[in-house]
Amino acid sequence: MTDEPLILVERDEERRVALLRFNRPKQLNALNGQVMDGLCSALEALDRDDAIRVLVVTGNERAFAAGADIGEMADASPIDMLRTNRIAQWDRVRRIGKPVIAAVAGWCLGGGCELAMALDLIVAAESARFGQPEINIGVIPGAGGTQRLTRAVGKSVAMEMILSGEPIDAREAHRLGLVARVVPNELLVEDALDLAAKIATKSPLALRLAKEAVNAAYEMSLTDALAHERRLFYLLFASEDQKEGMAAFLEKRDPDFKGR
Ligand code: CO8
Repeated sequence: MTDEPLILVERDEERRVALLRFNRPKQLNALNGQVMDGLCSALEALDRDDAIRVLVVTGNERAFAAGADIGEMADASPIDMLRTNRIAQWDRVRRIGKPVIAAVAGWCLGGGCELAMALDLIVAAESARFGQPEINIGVIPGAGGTQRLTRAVGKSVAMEMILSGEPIDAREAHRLGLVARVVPNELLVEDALDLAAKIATKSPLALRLAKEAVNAAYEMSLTDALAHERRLFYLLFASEDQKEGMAAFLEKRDPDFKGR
């Protein structure tokens, strides 16, 4: 047993960003129940924290996460799986209102890839490898992989990855639109934090609603999602941040968004 926390959190209040780092290196950050609970609790605490506006989740050079913990579920019965319903915990990630960036180096497999896709955008190091290898151990992706990967890269590529279990590299993931950008390995965390800091200068209210509106593209019909977007757009005119943003533009100065 070790007292090392499974999630390390660093806050940068000046830039209003926080970095969450998986800390289970010997198991390539395999996502057991404790790791997921630690991640979700840390994300939820930072989501409530007014000093922080954007979050970055990362692993280490070898792995973002090599999947759900196989040892933890190898002997489980369907009833064990149903009763513990560990995947329900992953829904907590979806409820985070602030932008969350996945900064991925090394292995990003199975549940690790599903988690990265459940976050808002992925910045990849050149070393990153994305895959859904569950087929190799006699199962299928269970935390959203068949759905999110298909939406991200299209049916044919998703089928190939999920049926063959073969991973793709960072450049291919970028070409396919799975990741937003690829950066040199040694610059991964710095680049992701810089992007987070840039986003953190925007209105936190607008960020929250922008995230909600983009995510609606996956949940609603186009007609419903357009109407939803319009309501969110109009709603922002109730905010001080909208008045500040537009006044600052007209006065040719930088805006100072307060999140009100
Ligand atoms: N679970 C548990 N332990 C793992 C996992 C994992 N997913 N991945 C790696 N490890 C452990 C290894 O057992 C090894 O431990 P030890 O040193 O004690 O033997 C250590 O990490 C290092 O791994 P390797 O020696 O295998 O390192 P290599 O560099 O040789 O290989 C690989 C790296 C290719 C990443 C390899 O470890 C591998 O194939 N890992 C498994 C990948 C995989 O199949 N992932 C999918 C898991 S299933 C899943 O994610 C379903 C998600 C659905 C949600 C479920 C929620 C409950």
